[in-house]
Amino acid sequence: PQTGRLALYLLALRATCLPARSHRTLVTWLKHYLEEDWIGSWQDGHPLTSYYQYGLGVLALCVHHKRVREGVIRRLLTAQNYGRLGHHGSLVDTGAVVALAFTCLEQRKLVGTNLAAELQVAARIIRWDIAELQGSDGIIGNIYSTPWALQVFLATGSCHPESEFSRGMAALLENLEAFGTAATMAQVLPVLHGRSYLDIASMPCREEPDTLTPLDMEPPAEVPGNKTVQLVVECPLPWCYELRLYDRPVPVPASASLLGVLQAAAALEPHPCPFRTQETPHGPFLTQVLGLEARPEKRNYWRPMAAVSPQTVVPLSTGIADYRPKDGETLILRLSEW
Ligand code: B12
Repeated sequence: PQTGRLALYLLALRATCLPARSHRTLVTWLKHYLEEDWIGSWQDGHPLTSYYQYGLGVLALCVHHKRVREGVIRRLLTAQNYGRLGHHGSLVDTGAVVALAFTCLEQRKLVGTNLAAELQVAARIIRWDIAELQGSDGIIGNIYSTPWALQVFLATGSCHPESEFSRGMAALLENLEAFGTAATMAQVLPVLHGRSYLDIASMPCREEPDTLTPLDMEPPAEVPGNKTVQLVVECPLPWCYELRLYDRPVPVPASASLLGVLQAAAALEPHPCPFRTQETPHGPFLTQVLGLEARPEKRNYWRPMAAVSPQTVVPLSTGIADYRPKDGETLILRLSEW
């Protein structure tokens, strides 16, 4: 089920003040998706998509002032209790979405008093866990999860000066150029205006002058010359016959992104490295390398990583189209599980 996409669409409809009539069928669909998007019992099961999308679904219904079945809310509460919300550093993003959903249900009084009290406690715990992850540079998780964390601070009313909020905001303002895709901009913009997605629920829909003007985004400056990137493809999963499937230097123009490196490698004779991508709101998502397809239903994906030293590899925090490797850098595409 397309739980997350529909949830984001409904949030956007409310935020753009479109008349409520058009939302009704979609709200019914989203309620239906939240039932479909689950496998197993409410204690031991999990969403077919992800807790991030499941949380977005509950948040969108709440922002539309719709009640959510208690069983659906309990699934999220149980996941939070058992620490199942985070995988590979996505704890901040997912935790924040769920904390916003809990806070919305509680503040909008869409649940009974006892459940409201439970939700308030759970949201506070998530808020605390998130704050614990703040680095000395103010960043919470990474730069792209920081806006979600700040939305939680805003929604739960804990933004006093000199706090985690101000340090996080300072970090965002220093790194604004990192937010270049529609998806990342949509997550950071409300925070820059001191708002969270919860505020969509109480937004007055007045006639507003259309002050938005499209920006002419300049393409990154062409850097003269060339660079060479070492491209490594690895498959550590049990069903692969060999760990290292590809390991070759790829010459590219100096301004090339990882996508550019892959395009050059795909045409490299006599050892080409073919690949495929899928368009998403975050940019192109790598789906296939050397004919090996990452299967979401088996919870695997191609994970781009950079070798910062012979012993240390770190996953990239941007997509393949946004990452610009340095001359001599080693980049690893590893078929991984989440
Ligand atoms: C869940 C998730 C994943 C899952 C998605 C699979 C699944 N079935 O859920 C997995 C683990 C595969 C994943 C992978 C990656 N992710 Co991710 N992911 C998320 C998360 C937590 C939620 C996305 C979501 O469900 N959105 C809701 C749905 C409705 O929107 P959607 O746009 O349709 O989402 C789909 C695609 O966007 C795609 N997707 C997920 N992540 C990424 C990242 C990139 C760069 C692209 C192009 C697509 C993509 O999968 C989503 C589910 O189908 C977001 C958090 C966030 N703040 O947005 C991070 C996030 C989008 N991911 C991020 C990153 C960096 C990655 C990786 C590059 C990490 C890595 N080095 O391996 C890889 C992508 C590698 C590739 N093959 O191209 C960043 C993107 C930053 C940016 N500059 O745009 C985010 C914002 C996390 C963060 N705080 O850093 N991710």
